[in-house]
Amino acid sequence: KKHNRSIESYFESLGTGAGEVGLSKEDITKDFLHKLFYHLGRVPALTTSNDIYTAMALTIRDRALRKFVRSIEKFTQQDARGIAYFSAEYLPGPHLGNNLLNLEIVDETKAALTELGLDLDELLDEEEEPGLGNGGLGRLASCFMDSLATLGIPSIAYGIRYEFGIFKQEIREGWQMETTDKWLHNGNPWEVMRPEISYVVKFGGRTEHSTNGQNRYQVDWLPESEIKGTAYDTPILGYQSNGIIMRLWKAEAVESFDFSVYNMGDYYRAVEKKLRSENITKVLYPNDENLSGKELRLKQQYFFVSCSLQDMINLHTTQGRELKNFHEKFAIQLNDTHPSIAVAELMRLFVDEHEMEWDEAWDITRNTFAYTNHTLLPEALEKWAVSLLGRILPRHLEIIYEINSRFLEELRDKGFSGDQIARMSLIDENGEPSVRMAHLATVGSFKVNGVSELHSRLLKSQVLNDFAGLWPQKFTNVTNGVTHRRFLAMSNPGLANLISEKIGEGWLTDLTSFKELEKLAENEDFQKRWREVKLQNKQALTQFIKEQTGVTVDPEMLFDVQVKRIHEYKRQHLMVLHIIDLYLRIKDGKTENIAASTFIFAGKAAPGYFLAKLIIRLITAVAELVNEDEEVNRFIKVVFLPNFNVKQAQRIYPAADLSEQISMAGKEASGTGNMKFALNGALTIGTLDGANVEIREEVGEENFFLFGQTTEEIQQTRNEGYRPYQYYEENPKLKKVLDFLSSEELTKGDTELFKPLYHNLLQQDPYQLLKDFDSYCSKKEEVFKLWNDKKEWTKKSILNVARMGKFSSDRSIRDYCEKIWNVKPVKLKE
Ligand code: F58
Repeated sequence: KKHNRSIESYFESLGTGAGEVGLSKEDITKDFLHKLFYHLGRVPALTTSNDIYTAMALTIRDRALRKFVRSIEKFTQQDARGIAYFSAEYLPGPHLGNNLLNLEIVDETKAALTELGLDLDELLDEEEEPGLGNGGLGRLASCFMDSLATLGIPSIAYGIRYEFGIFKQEIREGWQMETTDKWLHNGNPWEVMRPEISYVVKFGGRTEHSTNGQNRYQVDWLPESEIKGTAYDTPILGYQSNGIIMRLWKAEAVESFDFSVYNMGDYYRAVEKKLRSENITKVLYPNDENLSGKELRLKQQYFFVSCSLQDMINLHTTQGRELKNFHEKFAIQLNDTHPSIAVAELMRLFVDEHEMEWDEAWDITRNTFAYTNHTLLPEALEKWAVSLLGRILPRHLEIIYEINSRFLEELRDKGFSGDQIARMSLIDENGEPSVRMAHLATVGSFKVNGVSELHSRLLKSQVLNDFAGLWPQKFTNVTNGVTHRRFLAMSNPGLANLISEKIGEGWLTDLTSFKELEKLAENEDFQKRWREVKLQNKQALTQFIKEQTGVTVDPEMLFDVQVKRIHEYKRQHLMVLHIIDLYLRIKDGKTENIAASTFIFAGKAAPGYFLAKLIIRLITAVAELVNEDEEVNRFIKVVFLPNFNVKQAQRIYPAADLSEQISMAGKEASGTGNMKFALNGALTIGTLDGANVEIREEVGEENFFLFGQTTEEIQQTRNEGYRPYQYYEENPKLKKVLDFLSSEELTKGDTELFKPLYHNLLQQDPYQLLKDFDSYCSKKEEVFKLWNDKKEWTKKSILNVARMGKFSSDRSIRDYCEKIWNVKPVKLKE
C-alpha cells in the first residue's frame, strides 16, 4: 500500500498536533516519566541508574527519529543522489550528550532532570559507548556521519553490528590485558531493530554455468550455507538540522532451528547451527594495521556488503526505478578496502540475479563506487588468498577473474609492459596467489582518494603509481577532518562558551569563523580567561587520572600527551626515550631547563602485537619508577590511562597543553587526533607526516614544533644503508638512555624484559627513532622554554585554535560532495 501523505498530515488529521515531540523542559519531563513507567515498567522506588539513563535515551531517541523521518521526506521530494557510506567500523562515541547538543536542548534536559532530583552529568557517565572500530578509520566514519547529517546530504551509513566491540583494556602488573566489551549488556536504547528488513547472504558451495531458454548465459550459485542479516538502525543527528541512519547488520540463522536435525531428536546440533551463523557478527577484529587473512573476517566483510547492496537495490526498485539508473541515484564510498568485495557483489547481483549484460553492469558499477585509501603500510594492504576466496565466495572469484582478464586486456592494448601488467593485476602471483583488494577497489571505482595532501601524493607515487599513470583523473585528495561539535562544543564547554562570548555561535556550523579569534591572541584579559579554562579542564583530568590510576598529578604542570593506538610507526617509544633522558638528567642534578611536565599516554595495542604490548609495559615501568621517586616526581610524572576510547578522549583533548604527533614521516596517512588536540588549544610537536603538514601550514610554522626527517630524507637514510647501531655508538646521551632499558633500576631485576625492544632499535630500527632522537630532544628544549613564557604560549595556543577552520569534517564532506560525489546539500529548515 502506498502512503503519499506527509508525516505532519497524519497528525493534523487527528486535530491534536500529536506528532510533536516537544523540546521544552515540560515536554521532556513528561516523556521521560512516560518512558520510565510505561516503557520500562518501573516504579520510582525501584529505578536503577540504568533505568533512568534508558528512559532519557528513549525520550531523546524519539526526537532524533522525528528528525530522521522528516529528513527522509525531504530527501525523497528532492530526488537527490544519495550517498551510501560502507564501513566495517564506526566509533560514534556516546550518543546522549551529542544528541542533546544537536537538538539544542542541553539546558532544558538538565533543568528537567534537576527538578526530578537527578543529575545530567551522572546520566551522561552511565552511557556505554559502541566500540565498533579500532581507531582513526572508525572514528572518521562517525565524524563524517555527523557532518553528512548537518550538511543535509541524503545518506546512509552501512556497517556491522558487532556484539562485542573493541576489547576493554586493563593494566595488570604493567601489562595490557584484554577483556570482552559487552557493550550491549544493558540493552541499547538508541537502536531500532527492523525484523522486516533482512536479507539472505550465501556462502561457499559451487557455481553452475548453463545457457537458459532465451539463450542467455546463466550462472547459478549453489551455496553451502545461508545466513540472514537483519537491520538495526541508529539515528545520527546533525546540528540544528537533519538526521540520518546508521544501519548495522546482525547475522542470524535463516531458520532458528534446523528442523530436519531437530526432528531426528538432536536438539543441540540444531541449535549449534544457529550459533554458528551468529558468529559472523560476534566480534570486531582488534588489529589496527596488520591484516592476517582470517576466514571469518572475509565473511564479515562480504556479509555486510551483500546485505547493504541488496538493501540499496531494494530501495531503488521499490521506488519504481530501473537498475540502469542505479549510479545516478547512489554513490557508494568504500571506507578502505574492507568493503571492496562490494565491487564483485554488485556485478553478481546485476548480472546473475537481475540478468543484466556484463558491459552495462560494469559501467554502472564503475560509476557507483569511490574508494578511500587510509594506509600505505604494506602489511595493512588487504590481500585474500585465491584459495580462501574461492572456497567462501566461489562466484565472486570467477567475477574477479573476469574483471581482471578484461582489465589486463585493456592494458595490453594500451601497450603496457609485461612487468607493469603483472604489477597491476588484481591477482598477485608472487608466492601464494592472492587477490589485491586495493587494485579491485581502484579498478572498480570512479574516484580514489587519500586522506591528506602528503598521503594522496605518496599514494600516487608509491602504492598505486601504475594506476595513477593510467587514470590520472581518477585520483584526488580529501584531507580528513573532525567534528568540532563533538570535540569542542560538547567536550570542552568552557572554551566553547568563551569563544561564543567573543564571536557568537556561528562557528558551530562554520569553523572558519574562528579566524576572528586571531585579533584576541595578545589580549591580556582574553589570554587570562583562556588559561583559566585550560586549567579547569586540567583539574578535571587530574581528578580522572587519580580515579583511574591512583596517581596524583599537578594541574599546573605541562600536560604533554600522546593518545592513539600503540604502534611502532607512531613511535610512542620515542617519547619514552626522551622521558628516560629527563629522568637521568634529574638524577644527575641537572634540572635546569626542565619544565615540570606530566606525560600522559593512552591507547590499545593489538592483542597479538608483542612489541606494542612491550611498549605499554615500558611506559608503565617508567611511570612506576618516576612517580615514586621523590627526587624526580617534582619535575616529571608519567601516566598511562587504561582503555582509551571516545569517551575518554573527550576528557583528554580539552586538558592537553602539548600534542605529540611524532610518527615516522610517510607512515601516518593523516591522523585526526592531531586536529582534535589543536582545536582544543594544544600546541603540536610533530613530524612532517600526514595532516601535520597541513596543520602546520595553517597555524604558521612559528606556532608548531617541527622536528625529524622528511619522507625524502628517510628514504635517503635508508638508501645510504641506515645503521642504527652507529647512532648508539656515536651519541653518548642516546647510549645511556638505551642502556637504561636493561638496568636493574628500571626493570626491577628482570633485565631481559625490554631486550626485544632494545635489539629491535639497535639492529633494525625500522622507524628510525635513533636517527630522529636528537632532533626530537632539542625541540623539547624549545617547548620547555616557551612553556615558561606564559604569554607567548597562550598566544600560540589561541592562534592554533583560530586557524583550525580547515579541519572541520564539514569541510571534508563538502570536498567529497564536490570532488567525488557530485551532490549538493538539502538542508532541512524548520
Ligand atoms: C587510520 N587507519 C590511519 N585503520 O592510520 C590514520 O592516519 C588516519 O587518520 C585514519 O585512518 C583516518 O583516515 C586506521 O585507523 C584501521 O583502524 C584499520 C582497521 C581494520 C584493519 C586495518 C586497519
